Amino acid sequence: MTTVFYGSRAWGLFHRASSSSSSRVWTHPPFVGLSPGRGLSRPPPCRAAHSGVRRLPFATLSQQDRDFFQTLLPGRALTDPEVLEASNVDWLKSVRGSSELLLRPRTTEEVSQILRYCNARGLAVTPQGGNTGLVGGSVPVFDEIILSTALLNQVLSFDVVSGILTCQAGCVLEALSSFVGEQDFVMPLDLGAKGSCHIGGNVATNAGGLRLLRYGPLRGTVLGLEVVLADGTVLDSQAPLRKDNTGYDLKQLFIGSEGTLGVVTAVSILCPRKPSAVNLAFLGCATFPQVLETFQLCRGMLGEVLSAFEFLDSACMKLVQDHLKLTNPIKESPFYILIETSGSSAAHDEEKLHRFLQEVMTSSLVADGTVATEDSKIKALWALRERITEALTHDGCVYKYDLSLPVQHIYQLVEDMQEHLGTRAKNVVGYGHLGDGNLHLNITSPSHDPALLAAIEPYVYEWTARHHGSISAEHGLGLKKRNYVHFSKPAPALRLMWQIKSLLDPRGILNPYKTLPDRASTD
Ligand code: FAD
Ligand code: 2HG
Ligand code: ZN
Repeated sequence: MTTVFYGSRAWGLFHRASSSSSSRVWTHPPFVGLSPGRGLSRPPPCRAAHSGVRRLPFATLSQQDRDFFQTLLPGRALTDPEVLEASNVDWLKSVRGSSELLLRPRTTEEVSQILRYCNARGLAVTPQGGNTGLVGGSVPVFDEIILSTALLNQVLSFDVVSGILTCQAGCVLEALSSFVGEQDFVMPLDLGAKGSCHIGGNVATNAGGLRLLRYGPLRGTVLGLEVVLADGTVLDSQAPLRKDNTGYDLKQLFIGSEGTLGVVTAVSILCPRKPSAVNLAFLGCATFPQVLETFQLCRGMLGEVLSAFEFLDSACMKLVQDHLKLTNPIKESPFYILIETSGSSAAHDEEKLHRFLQEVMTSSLVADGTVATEDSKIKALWALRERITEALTHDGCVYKYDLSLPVQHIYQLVEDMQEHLGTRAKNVVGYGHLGDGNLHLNITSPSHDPALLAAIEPYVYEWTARHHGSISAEHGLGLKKRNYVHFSKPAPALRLMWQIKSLLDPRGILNPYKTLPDRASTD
């Protein structure tokens, strides 16, 4: 059955569509050109966002080190510069390192031996999952050794009674979704990068995504972690239990720590049952206050079946149309909303959705819309939202801001930025997880433009702090945002973070230059 597209007054017809320490001073080299990225050709990359960072006095890789790793990981200690290229550069192609060694362990024991050796030698390490991070955290800044989780990709157990999945950290999110899907469960998180990101990377970034509104953050659904500390100690808190009040919940320290406190090697996560009925409504609204009113109404009328509430503005729609050739299924509108319902009774959910849609149409909150229940149609509608990030990469150099704000202020920031930047920016667009109060503000420019960047930052962070928001809702701080964290966290909290870092990683070998602000700024 094909998706039924509704005209502005047609909701009444609701159908089911269906060596030695180095004392050299290194500063990061400027970014050099890369070949075009995935699929469609992409514009030239932005200059490194972090030139000026100084290399800390870690050891440099010796022949003895190389020999050690070749013996430990035969055929899995890679030094070929061409192979390393993809791991030295981030997904956005905005930052790059110059690592000469990529390690691909298969077991926790191998990770432990790698870190024990690196810690003793003073060699810095960058843990890397799917390398889809958006804040420059997943690639080395200088010559840090890259520790990839790509071969830590085994499911360890799945309990069909409790829904608890235990797997190695390098399992790709989409593969896990398929695995648990076959047993009538779903992963509690979903994101546009699911085809590449690893569950360990998701945990390390405390990723949010499209299902957070329904299933909550990873801090609730991750039940246990196995983590290797900087000195090689294996910390096993894999207890697949929903309730465990035995002292400090240490796993929480590692969730969202972006590879700076330990390497996650295995994850236990609670998977919900797969909902038997899913509906997706794609609606157009004339104003942002109408989007907010629709959200309020929808929470009231859809209640427990509401599973996602996402929005995008018309500039995002234009980007996916122009760059990815996707089709807008409804009448052009300044704003678009995706509302997903999921539950266990199709008839019940459809009736609720039907009543809600009638209400938003008769009250003129919504100008046009379409509903899909068939899998392929649902995927096509989700693509309009999920592929905005990809479309943006074809629009030029992208400056990304991932902010939490009280919902009433969410789009004010986009409008304020549009006015503030005027013609200096190519596009200023807003979209995101409205149901979670999470705005993705993206600003593009034909090429890297330091004057534009200076007009955006710290303005955008000051604005966010003034409106009691957070400067990183879900992507983390990585390299790019770490020195703005004081806009969201007070000085005593930052000092405590550094103390925790020093306790767990006294030599500072784990993902240096990331997440924590420059130490001097917190002393
Ligand atoms: P990487 O990018 O490899 O690493 C991210 C960070 O985690 C780095 O600091 C790295 O050192 C650390 N790390 C990775 N693995 C480990 C490990 N095993 N142990 C310790 N540290 C580790 N994010 C969201 O929150 N919500 C979204 O909706 C979302 N959508 C996205 C859509 C697209 C198209 C893209 C490109 C990205 C999106 N992201 C989103 C950002 C990104 O996908 C997430 O941050 C994701 O969780 C990163 O996983 P990864 O395996 O790629 O980690
Ligand atoms: C999303 O929700 C991701 O699509 C990426 O978090 C957001 O690219 C972005 O700014
Ligand atoms: Zn997001």
